Amino acid sequence: MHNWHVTETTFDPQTLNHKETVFTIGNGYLGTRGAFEGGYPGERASTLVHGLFDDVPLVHTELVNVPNWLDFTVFIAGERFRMDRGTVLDYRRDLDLRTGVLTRTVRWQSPAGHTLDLAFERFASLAAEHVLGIRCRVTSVDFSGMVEFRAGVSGHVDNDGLRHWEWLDQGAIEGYAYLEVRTRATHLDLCEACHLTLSGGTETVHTFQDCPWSPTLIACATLHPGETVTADKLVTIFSARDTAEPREAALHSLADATAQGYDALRVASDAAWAAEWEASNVTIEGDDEADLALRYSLFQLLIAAPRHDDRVSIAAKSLSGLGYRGHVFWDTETFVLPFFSYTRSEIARNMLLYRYHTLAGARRKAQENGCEGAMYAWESAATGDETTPRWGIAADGELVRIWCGEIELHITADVAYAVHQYWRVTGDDAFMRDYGAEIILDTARFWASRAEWRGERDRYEINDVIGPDEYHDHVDNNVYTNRMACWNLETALELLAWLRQESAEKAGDLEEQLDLTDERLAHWRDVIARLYIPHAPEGGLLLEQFEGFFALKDISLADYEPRDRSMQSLLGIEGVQEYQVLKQPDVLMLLYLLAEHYDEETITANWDYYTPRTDLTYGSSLGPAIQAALAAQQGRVEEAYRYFLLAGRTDLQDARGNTGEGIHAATLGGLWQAAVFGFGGIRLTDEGPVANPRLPAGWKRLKFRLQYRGRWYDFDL
Ligand code: IFM
Repeated sequence: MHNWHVTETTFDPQTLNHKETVFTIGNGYLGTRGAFEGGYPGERASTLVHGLFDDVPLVHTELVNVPNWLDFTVFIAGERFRMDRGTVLDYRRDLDLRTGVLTRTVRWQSPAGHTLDLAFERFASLAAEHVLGIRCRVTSVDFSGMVEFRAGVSGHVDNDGLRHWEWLDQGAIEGYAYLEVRTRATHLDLCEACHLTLSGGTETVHTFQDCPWSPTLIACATLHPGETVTADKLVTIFSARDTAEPREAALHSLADATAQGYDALRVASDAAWAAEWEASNVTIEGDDEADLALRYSLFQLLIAAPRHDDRVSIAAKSLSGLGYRGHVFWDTETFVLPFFSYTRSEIARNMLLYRYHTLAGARRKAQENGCEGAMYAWESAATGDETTPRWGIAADGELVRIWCGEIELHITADVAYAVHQYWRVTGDDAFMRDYGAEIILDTARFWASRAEWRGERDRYEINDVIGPDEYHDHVDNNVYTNRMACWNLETALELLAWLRQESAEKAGDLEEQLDLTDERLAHWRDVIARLYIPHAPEGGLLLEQFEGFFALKDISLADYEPRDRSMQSLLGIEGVQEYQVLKQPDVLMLLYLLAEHYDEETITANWDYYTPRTDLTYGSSLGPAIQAALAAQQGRVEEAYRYFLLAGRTDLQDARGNTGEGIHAATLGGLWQAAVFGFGGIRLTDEGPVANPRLPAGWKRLKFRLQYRGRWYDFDL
């Protein structure tokens, strides 16, 4: 099928970690990187399960790499099959986006000179999210002798050298091997169990080896030229987040999966995928690269999407790598969420409920910072408490102070914005009444308490912040932050009026709980009216990114070309702050989100000013897709297309050299927005979504579906 496959036909060990990320599979419960069955030197194999965090006390909290279910080795007459030994005569790896199945076929000559074809296939069931499967077919070309399969679950795993598990138990029961472990600090139990069956070949023998931390099932068969033996490994995984008895659940579910068999499990999973694509697919005809890049992005979002859990959300690197330790940023609400709100609203709802359930952490953060209300963590994990590290290590080995956890405030308004956008699109009044309103009102309380009155200037200010452009820190009155704070306050007032109509009881409860007195609401109105929004000193249409931005040294990025690194790395962390150079859109991001509040002239003027000053190639990966959306909306289609491709190549081509740490989730969601809101020109009206397409020259068709207030709208542009 056209553009439904991501394929490689040669193996290059240099791209091992990059490709592990690219070939990640998953099912919204877990994600497994595309490491090889049987391992490879230098691999970063990992399986991450939503919500399974462990702490390194006083240092950090992170998603834990769970025992490796890819532990599966094949021995040919006693020689281990491995890609770095013997000779690989033919190789192909293929990720089928339609079904989420990853296959690898290898013609291999062993060091002893035996030639065989090996075909591996793996999937994480979308129909039964605790079930995983590997099928391996070995066909002899010229070999006669014993083929041995060893299939286990291996607890020899770590997070970049850090071990999170303590051993609890392992063994074999009725042909199922299992391993039970517990996280060291958060004390979460987890059990993985596996089963191995063989078909084909002759003289099959099964045994169990109780290797420490790695219970292993072994099956052997004799093979002759032309014959094929097939090994099916089924795995189940449960943690204390799912059930009080992970071992029982894993063994029970494995017995059920084994009774169904590999083929039936695949059929069910494939059917679940078909339904998923029915709602979510986007087709671009006439441009294979763009079509595949977008579909691949949607695939990666769909495998990270929590379908049955409203206490987790999609992290900046999804479940595809250890980068950012599985923490959730504004990337989720601002970049990723719209795709789900418009196509799979139940998933969007779960992700927003994660923010509802972590309100307690956001309230603690507000208090710790001397504020009221809810102040969301810049990096959020299990509880919603701030988890941003205070220090990081730069590329040159220098220690760098990271201020985002303390002063990158805008995420609080971004969460509120996403709640409101979801409500607008879905019309889910019950969600807004029961959960969303509390988020919007309590974040408004935060802003009103954080804004300081400057009597001498007759205005409120929000000082000492970082805006979306993280090249500048400790700035005053960042226009994105201030304007979004205003939006948050305005929306809270409107919402309270709505809630009083919708449910006087709920409104009364929240008024009492959040102390929404007349006096407080009057203060909100005052902040809205007098919060400082910087403009160019001489007035006019230009917004000033923060107070004093226009006084910084100007820069021509063209003077630094060609370059292969960011402007921050060229000018230094302190040096870059002296210039009018942006890591990612900031004012433009605001104009994108609040487009309905600004006229075309303002958008054009600010576009013309800020675009040449934005480090779109090596700054933040969040930049290009939204820049593409904005460009397309303005009819700058060629330019939009260039940004779109730049974003589309981020992970598939490892354009920034860091895909090995995990996928760039924000870019994936941004690409969908660029296609739908940018090239499709979709905007919401009271009658539903309306298109105003501006397609790049080569595109013959752009096709997608959106759901608005329970009704599907098909767009074929
Ligand atoms: O949230 C982003 C931020 O905007 C830029 N630095 C990386 C973060 C995580 O993707």
